[in-house]
Amino acid sequence: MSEEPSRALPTEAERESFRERGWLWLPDALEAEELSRFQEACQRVLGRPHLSHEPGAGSLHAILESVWIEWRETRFHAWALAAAEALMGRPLDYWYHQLLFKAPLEGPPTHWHQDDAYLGVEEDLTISCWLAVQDVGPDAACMEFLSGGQRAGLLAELAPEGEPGGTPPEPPGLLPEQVHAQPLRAGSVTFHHGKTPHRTGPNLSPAWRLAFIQRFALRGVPRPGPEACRASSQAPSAAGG
Ligand SMILES: O=C(O)CCC(=O)C(=O)O
Repeated sequence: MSEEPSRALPTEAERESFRERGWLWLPDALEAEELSRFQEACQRVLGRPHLSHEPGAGSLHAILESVWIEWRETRFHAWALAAAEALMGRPLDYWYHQLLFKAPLEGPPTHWHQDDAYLGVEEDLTISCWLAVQDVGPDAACMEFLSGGQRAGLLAELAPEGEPGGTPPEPPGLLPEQVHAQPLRAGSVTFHHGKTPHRTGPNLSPAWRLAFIQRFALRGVPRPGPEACRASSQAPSAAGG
C-alpha cells in the first residue's frame, strides 16, 4: 500500500509557473531517509556485474525493480503522482519509470526532444518527474528546458525519425533566453510536460550522473506499449541513443 505524500503539493503560483513554462523545479522532494534508500538502490544497480560500465558505453538505462521491488510504496512515489496531478489538473496514472545514468566524463548528450512526440498522440498525454539522485551540476548533464515550448504543440522539427541520432540538436527558432538549465541538488526534482522540449548535455563530471524518472499519463487515455516507452527514454543522443 502506498505511503502518504512526502512533501507539500505545488502551490497555485507553482502550478501557474508550470502552465506558463511547461516545467517546474521543486527542491527537497524526499526526506533524507528515503533519499538514502534511492541512492543505495542506484549504487546496487551500478554494482550489478552485467550492468557494470564498460568504457565507451556512455549511458545506462535500467529499472529500479531490478534491485528494489517495493519502491512504489515510498512516500516520494505517492507525492510525485499527487504533484503531477496537481500540475496537469487531471487524474493521472503512474505509467513507468527509468533510471537514466550517464557515465563519468563521457556520458553522451541527449538532444532536444519532446516526450509526447514518441507516443504518436497530439493530446497532452504525459508528465515526468526527474529526480536528481545525487547533486547534478551544470557539467553533469542537468536538464535543460525550452520554457513555454509546450504551448506550440508537437514541433515538426523535433519529430523522431529513423534511428536515434537523426534528430537535429537544436529546434529552429530557439531563443537563448527561453532555454533554462536547472542544476539540482540531491533529492530535488523537476517536472516537465510531455510537450516541453528538453535536453541534457554530456556528463563531464568525474561521477556517474544518476537520475530517476517517473512518467505519468492521463487516466483513461490508451497508452502505447513498451516500444514507445523505450524510444522516448532513449531520445537521440550524440552516441546514438
Ligand atoms: O536524463 C536525461 O539525460 C534525459 C531525460 C529525458 O529526456 C526525460 O526524462 O524525458
